[in-house]
Amino acid sequence: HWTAEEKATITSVWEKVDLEHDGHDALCRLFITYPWTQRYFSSFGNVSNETAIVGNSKVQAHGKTVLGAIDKAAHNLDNIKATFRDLSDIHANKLHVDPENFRRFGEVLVIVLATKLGLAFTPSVQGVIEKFIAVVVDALSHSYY
Ligand code: ZNH
Repeated sequence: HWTAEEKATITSVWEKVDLEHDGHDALCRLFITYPWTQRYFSSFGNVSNETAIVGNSKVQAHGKTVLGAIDKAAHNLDNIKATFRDLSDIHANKLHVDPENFRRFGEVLVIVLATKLGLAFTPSVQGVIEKFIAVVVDALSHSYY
């Protein structure tokens, strides 16, 4: 369900992504903007304020893990649902993460990408990236249906 142009846009945006740095940015933004999302991460230690969140090495590592999974999707655009089948099951049945939070993570990721790309993040690029993220969120939410 992708046009060649959409695939090219996703690939060219995604190759600019630094999984560790941008994953960290996105996860920090999630925790700071939507503080209740921190509740799933009690094992991460001190996330009591912005400085603690940004300096927390577990937050940093987990940001890379999450973007690493999205990286797999970016390289398997025609197979995103299958790519996320196990992860969806883990989030639904083991971690019990409210899938609303996947959408919120998608929103902060769009902001991280927009900040990174600046003027190159045109409305049409945004449209394609929003579609990509929506497909990722949908695939991750699959085990909840
Ligand atoms: Zn998640 C985990 C992905 C979102 C919560 N995750 C995880 C992992 C991965 C992911 C890959 C690992 C797994 C294993 O180990 O096996 N995520 C992901 C993605 C996304 C996400 C791709 C997008 C959207 N998550 C999310 C959110 C939340 C979460 C939003 C909430 C808020 N996760 C989680 C948790 C975990 C995970 C809690 C576990 C962690 C630890 O380490 O413990």
